[in-house]
Amino acid sequence: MEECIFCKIARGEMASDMLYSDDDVIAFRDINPQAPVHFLVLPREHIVSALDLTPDDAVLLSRIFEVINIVAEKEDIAESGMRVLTNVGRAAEQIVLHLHFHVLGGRRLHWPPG
Ligand code: DGP
Repeated sequence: MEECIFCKIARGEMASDMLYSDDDVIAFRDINPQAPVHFLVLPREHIVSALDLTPDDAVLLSRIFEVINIVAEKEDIAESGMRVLTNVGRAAEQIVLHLHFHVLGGRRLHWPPG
């Protein structure tokens, strides 16, 4: 998708604080962090949201969670605890329509979220 900002970041056409990158999955710091550690993990492929995942994406999803764990270890939040979430659609305030998982940590994360 030409205009999608996360596709642009994946193609290297927009700057980001990249934490991980391979042929299928990237991770970079959120521009508007909500916790001391806040990064996003996403497929390079343009998938709009979790609603668009199919059984064919099983391997991709498992790769995404592998990357979440690798980066969480590097950022030192795996041990203390972290939150992994994906917003889907308007009511959840999904702003960027390219599937991404938020990973937050480094402070006490309250529940329920706002
Ligand atoms: P969501 O509401 O789930 O669609 O969250 C989108 C997140 O993406 C939001 O926390 C801010 C972040 N974001 C938006 N634009 C950019 C950008 O250009 N660079 C980076 N690093 N993060 C961005």
